[in-house]
Amino acid sequence: MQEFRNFIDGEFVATSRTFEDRAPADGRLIARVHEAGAAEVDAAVAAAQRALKGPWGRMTVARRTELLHAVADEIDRRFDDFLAAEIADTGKPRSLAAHIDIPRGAANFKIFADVVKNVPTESFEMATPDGGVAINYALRRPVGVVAVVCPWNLPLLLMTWKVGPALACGNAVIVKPSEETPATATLLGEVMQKVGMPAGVYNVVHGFGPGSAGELLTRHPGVNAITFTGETSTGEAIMRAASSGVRPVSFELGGKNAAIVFDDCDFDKAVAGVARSAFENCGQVCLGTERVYVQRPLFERFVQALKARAESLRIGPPEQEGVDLGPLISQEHRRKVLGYYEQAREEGATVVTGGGVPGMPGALAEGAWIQPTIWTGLPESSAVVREEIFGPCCHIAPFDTEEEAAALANATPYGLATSVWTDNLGRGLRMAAAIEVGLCWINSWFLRDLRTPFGGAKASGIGREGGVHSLEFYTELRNVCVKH
Ligand code: NAD
Ligand code: 6OD
Repeated sequence: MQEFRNFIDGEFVATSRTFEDRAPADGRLIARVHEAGAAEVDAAVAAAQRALKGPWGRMTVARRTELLHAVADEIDRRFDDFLAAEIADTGKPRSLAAHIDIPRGAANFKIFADVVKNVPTESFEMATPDGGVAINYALRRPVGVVAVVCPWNLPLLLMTWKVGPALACGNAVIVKPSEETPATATLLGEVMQKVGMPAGVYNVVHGFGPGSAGELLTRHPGVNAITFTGETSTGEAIMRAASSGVRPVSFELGGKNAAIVFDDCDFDKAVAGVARSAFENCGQVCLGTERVYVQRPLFERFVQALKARAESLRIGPPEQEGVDLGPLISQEHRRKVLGYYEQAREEGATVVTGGGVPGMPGALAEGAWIQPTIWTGLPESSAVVREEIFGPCCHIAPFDTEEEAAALANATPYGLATSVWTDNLGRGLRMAAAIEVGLCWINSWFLRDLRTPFGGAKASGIGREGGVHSLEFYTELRNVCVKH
């Protein structure tokens, strides 16, 4: 039996309280995880503060960025270990984790190291009232101890998306991985030891949210800034914790993303793109599509084509060749998603496909499997159309005009992402300007250039990360005014 310990001050630290880490594919016990309490969170914060005053704080940018490249290289060297850990924890298909989660997990260290090495700061020369001159220039300084609170859907990728830039900017981090997926954050501790990262720069505390490591960490007065990815309601709780001490937050939160399909689109590409956005990672991608609006002349044909796509998806365990769809993250999450499946039926939805649980053989019967599901016919007021489900499902409705499509897409408190499918470039650009989101894809989805701003509008987040935008959160700009 594996044991996942906390990683504090460069060492793995056991505690007397443990919880189970189970595989969503078959419910087997993967590891016992050592839950951090107040003493461990205090120790992690103190270690991070010492690191900032010690060799890490004094390290040159060149050496720091070299170390981050070494971290990425070591993840690549241990690719198979990271892959095995991630697919056991999440149940996602091996091909998905091998092409997205682990390579991006490593790339996040190199990309941000290179950004920090190359980004300039501003300077202004000004005349002074006495006829002299002053020069203003800016220095970037780390914000200090950064708490990184992570979700379970892309564990390594989303954690390093924050840890990469935080460390590149010279901060020390304390990561609180999701209780559902503690493996890869723990493994990263071994990588940090191997490459010689100074003690206290990267710390991991395991546990839950309220009353556990998540709350203890975000309430800790020694934490200078909090970066969080997860549900909007959790973001609200963390924001309350951050208000004590007026600490900055960067939030990537929930969504109820719309795809808009115009009748002038490349039909096959639109069907393939929307199918991917609705079902990839078993619908557990924050950018995923749960509302599809299709221009009326194309509506029936599109519904039938998406149904065919959904029904062609092969459901199975991560290691099985050719599998497209894994399980949901947990039985608890499946109960939530199935609650929406039930509600859709009760509200009179047409269940185009799915709506239940697939039969799985042998040990897999204990897994959190679910059918990809498509509905039509629900009113826009339905909770199924308004609330984030985070499962492999979508509702499809018709529309007639551009204005109507934009109004439908915007009729949500969320504003994370949208995808627009059209061969009319002008129309695509008008929609991109009209839809209130942080990310708009035209004729694509989840196509990522890591130099670009990433984040949500409205209730989908606060701030932007990515490229130089990450520096806005992970550094303080200090203006120096020199009169001469
Ligand atoms: P969650 O909010 O339940 O948990 C996220 C993390 O917060 C976990 O580590 C959890 O232990 C911790 N946590 C929970 N309550 C806390 C509290 N009171 N104080 C401190 N920490 C607390 O989210 P999840 O279920 O892990 O992930 C799914 C959600 O994340 C979905 O809503 C999804 O849209 C969102 N998400 C958003 C993005 C984005 O980029 N916008 C990316 C991925 C996931
Ligand atoms: O690609 C990324 O950088 C990113 N943050 C993706 C988020 C996916 C959400 O589930």
